[in-house]
Amino acid sequence: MAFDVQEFKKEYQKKFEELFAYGYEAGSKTEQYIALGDLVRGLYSEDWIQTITEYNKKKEKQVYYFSMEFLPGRMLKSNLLNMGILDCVKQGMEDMGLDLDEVARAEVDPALGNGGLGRLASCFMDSIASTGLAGNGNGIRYRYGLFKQKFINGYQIELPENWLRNRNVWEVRKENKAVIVRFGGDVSFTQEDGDGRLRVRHENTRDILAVPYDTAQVGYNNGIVNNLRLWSAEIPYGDEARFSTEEQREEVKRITEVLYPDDSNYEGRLLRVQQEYFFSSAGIQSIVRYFKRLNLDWSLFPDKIAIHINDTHPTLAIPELMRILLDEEGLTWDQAWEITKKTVSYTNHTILQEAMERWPETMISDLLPRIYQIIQEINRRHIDKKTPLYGEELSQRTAIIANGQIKMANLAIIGSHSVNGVARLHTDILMADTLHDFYVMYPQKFNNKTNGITQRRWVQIANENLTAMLDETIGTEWKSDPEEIKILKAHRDNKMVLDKLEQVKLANKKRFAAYVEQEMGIEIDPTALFDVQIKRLHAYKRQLLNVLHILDRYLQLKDNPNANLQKRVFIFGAKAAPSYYYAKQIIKLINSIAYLINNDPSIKDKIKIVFVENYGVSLAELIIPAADISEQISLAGKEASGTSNMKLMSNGAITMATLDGANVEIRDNVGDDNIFIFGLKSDEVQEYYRNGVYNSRDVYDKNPRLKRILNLLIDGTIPGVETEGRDIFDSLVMYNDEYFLLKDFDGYLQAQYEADVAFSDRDRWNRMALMNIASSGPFSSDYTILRYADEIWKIKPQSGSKFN
Ligand code: H53
Repeated sequence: MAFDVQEFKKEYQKKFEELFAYGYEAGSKTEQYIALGDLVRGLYSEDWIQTITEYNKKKEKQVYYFSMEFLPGRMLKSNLLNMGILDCVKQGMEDMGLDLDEVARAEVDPALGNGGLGRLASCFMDSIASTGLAGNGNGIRYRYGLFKQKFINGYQIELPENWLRNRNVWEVRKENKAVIVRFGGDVSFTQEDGDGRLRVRHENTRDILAVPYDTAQVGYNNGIVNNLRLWSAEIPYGDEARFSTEEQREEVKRITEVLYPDDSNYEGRLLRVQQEYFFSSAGIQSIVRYFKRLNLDWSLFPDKIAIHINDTHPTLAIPELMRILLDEEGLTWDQAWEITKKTVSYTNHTILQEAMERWPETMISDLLPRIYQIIQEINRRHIDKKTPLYGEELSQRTAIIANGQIKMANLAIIGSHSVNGVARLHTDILMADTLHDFYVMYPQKFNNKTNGITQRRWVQIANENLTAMLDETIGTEWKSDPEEIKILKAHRDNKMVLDKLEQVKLANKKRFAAYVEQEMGIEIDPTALFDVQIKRLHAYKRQLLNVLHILDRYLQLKDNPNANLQKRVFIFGAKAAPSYYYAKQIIKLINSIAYLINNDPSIKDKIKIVFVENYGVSLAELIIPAADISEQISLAGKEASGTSNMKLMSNGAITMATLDGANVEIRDNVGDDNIFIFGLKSDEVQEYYRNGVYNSRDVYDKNPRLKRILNLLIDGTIPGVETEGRDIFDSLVMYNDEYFLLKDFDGYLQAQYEADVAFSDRDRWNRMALMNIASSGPFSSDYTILRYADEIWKIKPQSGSKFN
């Protein structure tokens, strides 16, 4: 984008005065930010219109990524970067006495997702635009994002996250594109028009207006601006009389009021299924409306449209598309079914049974009577067709409806042409185990798409120091083609480069230390090893294993204050679902241990524990560049992929990992010398579950070192955790340690010991960091998305895109 500093300053001042009727110098940070955001939106609006016009003119095939969650992070700098004007604007702001970073921090980070799944969706939106693909996002404009986390007396407290309190400069309300979503009502069939065909009559419905808010997804230096459409629930115009009581009006608004704070966990709430149908139906309706404008035969629908469903949350898009094709467009069942299957594809993100969505049949039949009929019919036909081929038992196991429940994964698989897992190991487990019955029926549907991350946000924006160092050392090619970062490997023995890398890391650690000092009043030494575990709090992710290691170090230092241990800062960031009692107990435990150890003078700061409040995208951008060790220690087989592992690796942290999710592929890329691997393998875990005799009590009894640590939980050493300590102790020792922490403990300690040794050799450690950065290119979401486009969606980058 052609733009110079002088021109920018003029435009900015003008914009500010236009908006606020006084000079920018007098404005608050928020006002300064709003003026800049508004100006930036104006700058890409022409490309935005142009991109959409081009797609329509060329009748380009487009993908629609349906996701219940998007976690975009702050958008100002990311838009400036992708538009190619970041440096110019930074300079201009500086000239005007403003600091771009400070102004950028006034943007509220929209927390419209829980964790990995939502952030993946946003990396994908960036990559779709940046690789030049015609793609759109479809989701929900929650009025309140994921709760704001506070710690009070070490306990997690949840506060509402009113992210729209200031103006959202990026979104554009599109009232003229609103659609009606219908709930409830009575379904009957009539014979009309004398053509003998049955017509569906769906009456007495509760109608809700879905209003889209569009946000631009700016591609990286390519002039492409795609669209993310988020729907908001409102009372239909002219229908106010039907919603005369406050309660009725509240009920409408409630649908898009708040994001469910559960990650990888299912709760069968009526409101949740309303949300799912609401945005799925609205999205499908707007796609059908667009397709009809193309004036093509319905059979060409899958040649123009790909619909991707991110986990099972948008699965109702399948029966909804069927409903429209059958009831509104008059296609036959077979025609509609062919189109639907060819159009839809599905990503599975978990094998955890507790995360698998199943809805009570009665809930769906009451709420969505017509959709319910269609699901029944899909199920009936599926069973009829598969029973003669695979026998009664196997077919019944794949039924969509069973025991009064509707299984969304089964519907998603049967109603789509592609099912993918999110890392090689995860996909293998799906095929061999979790979804094996389906794999037998539809082997051709199954494929793997290992997750990825965008280095634009996670390196270029989050880590400007590293970016400058890379540009200087290997040139700038890696920015548009991330694989090119491998050139850095040539410098692995270059002492000057290694030292520079160390300086970059140190500067980032100082930046984080300053934040910790200011926000938490804890002083940390930037030369200590920063050991980072940042992710949702979940038993399978095993933050507790990390805790056991910390306690082991604590005891070593208590026994011998001069023990030869590397000085470490343990950094945690994690939210627990408000109803996840055990996870909240672990938060309290970590905070209590932090209090104990941080204030024990005999430890002489050899251990510090920092549990940041309200972990999210913005904090991740601060922590990740400062990390030395990346803790990826889930029980093997449980973490579908993980993506923080990739972000941390790209920033030169060394992974401490079990062979789980994408860790396996990270190990393959960096090699055994540049990663610390320990613990049970996934097949060993499976074996234990099937017929192994694991007895955690036995491990406790026989391992005195471990026993001593576990006893700390119940002997009063840790203040204020009588209940928590006891419950956690019992879960590990008395209730057989579901996630094998005790089994993996020794291996973990050994790996941590090796990390200490490696860290004390500065050249060795810096070389490991360099090799991690240099091996991170393949984990760019640009490549992931190109594989989705090529193998699943069958769309090509626009001509002119470097990926075309
Ligand atoms: O999705 C990430 C994975 C991660 C997995 C996560 C996830 C959610 O965040 C929510 C629901 C769900 O089923 C899975 O736990 O392993 O990296 C993106 O694929």
